[in-house]
Amino acid sequence: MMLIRMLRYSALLLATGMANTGAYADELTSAQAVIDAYSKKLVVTKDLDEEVREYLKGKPELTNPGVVRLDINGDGVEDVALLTKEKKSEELWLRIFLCTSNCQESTPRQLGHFDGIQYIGLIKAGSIVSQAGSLPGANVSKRLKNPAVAITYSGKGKVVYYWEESEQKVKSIQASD
Ligand SMILES: [Ca+2]
Repeated sequence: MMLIRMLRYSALLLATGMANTGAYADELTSAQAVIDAYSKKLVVTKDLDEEVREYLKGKPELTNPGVVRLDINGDGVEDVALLTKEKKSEELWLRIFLCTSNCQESTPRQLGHFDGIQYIGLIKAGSIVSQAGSLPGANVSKRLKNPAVAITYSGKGKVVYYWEESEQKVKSIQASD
């Protein structure tokens, strides 16, 4: 009888513990709090394949291929973009959090599967991004008012995620290099 009660108690503890992990019940009050909450899922230097690491030597992306801190919506408060991968499925996600007194995730984006060649980096405010593959004469270029995030797929180009002021949301553009 005593044993059954003990077993039940430990099962309950286990269930409570599982409910707490992964739920991020705590308030995310800053970019750093978001980074800490996702620390185990971030793409890190050792995840990158050797060729990419060689290419990134001396660049900030080599140290932090999964984190960009930036004020993407230009409201004066630091936001954060993360590149995360799921342990078992290797699914890759871009997660952008907009922060004020706490940080809210804008729509997360699933980016396929991680294969060691993707990383994120900062695009400075004022940069001009040209859309790849547009027809001659119909070249779409955009001057970024705020800093933005780029995901580079080694050998397959770059996608820039930026704040679209008129729609008040993050949008993306397939950029030519
Ligand atoms: Ca901001």
